[in-house]
Amino acid sequence: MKFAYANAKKFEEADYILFGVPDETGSHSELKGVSLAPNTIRKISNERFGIKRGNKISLFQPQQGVLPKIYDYGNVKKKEVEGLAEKIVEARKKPILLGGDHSITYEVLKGISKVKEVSFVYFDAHPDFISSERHYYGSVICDISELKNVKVKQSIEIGIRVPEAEELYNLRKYHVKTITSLELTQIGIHKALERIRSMIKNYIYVSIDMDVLDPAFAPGVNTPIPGGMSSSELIFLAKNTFRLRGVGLDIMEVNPKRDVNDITSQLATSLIIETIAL
Ligand SMILES: [Mn+2]
Repeated sequence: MKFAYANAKKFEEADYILFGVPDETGSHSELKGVSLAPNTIRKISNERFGIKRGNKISLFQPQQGVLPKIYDYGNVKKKEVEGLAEKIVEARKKPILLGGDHSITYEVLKGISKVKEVSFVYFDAHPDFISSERHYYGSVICDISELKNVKVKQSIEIGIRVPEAEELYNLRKYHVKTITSLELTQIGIHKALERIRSMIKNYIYVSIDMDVLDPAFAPGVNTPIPGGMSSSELIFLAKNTFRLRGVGLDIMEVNPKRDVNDITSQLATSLIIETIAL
């Protein structure tokens, strides 16, 4: 089943290339199920984002702007991600990745950064900045920092609320900016957007670990952490960040097995369409 909003029949005619990576080999969670996310998100997008009128489905449109052309490339293996991301950006299109565990973000950025200089805006409850262990979902920022064209010092992590001591040390050492969950509550989404706008000068890759959200909004994750963002706050920040100079987007770590009535998969679709509508 294709993503409900995949309105392009061919790769060539699309502005955005959506693909799934049903892989959780980079996860250290004892809970399994994140690899089910790409197909569950596609299924829920077809079930909940339209109204049947006669024989036709009338799709819900985004709140602001118009949807671009999206092609659903299907699912690919983790080892194919780097090459595919490079091919997409080389063709002046933008990738939308459905994870899978968060370590796959490194593969995409490896591909994109072969073509363009990028910064990242990383929404996550965790800094993912472990350095004592590498190439898994806890070391993503450390792994990314070794990519030549990824500008770590002009990047930011938002929504962080359970850092480990080792990660706090690495954030300072590598000069990665953060807006913690509490800080976001204090300064609000408009100031947060201002901060993103003032610090980022390159193309922007937006990576979303769904555990950045409060468990009330996104229960379908492996590590629900209280005190997170609301759906509206995340949609606002993802959309307005992406509008600045977005080059790619990922939605990671949805676990359909942990979900309640598939609301986390549903939110994944809302996030995608609201973020890329122009
Ligand atoms: Mn993560």
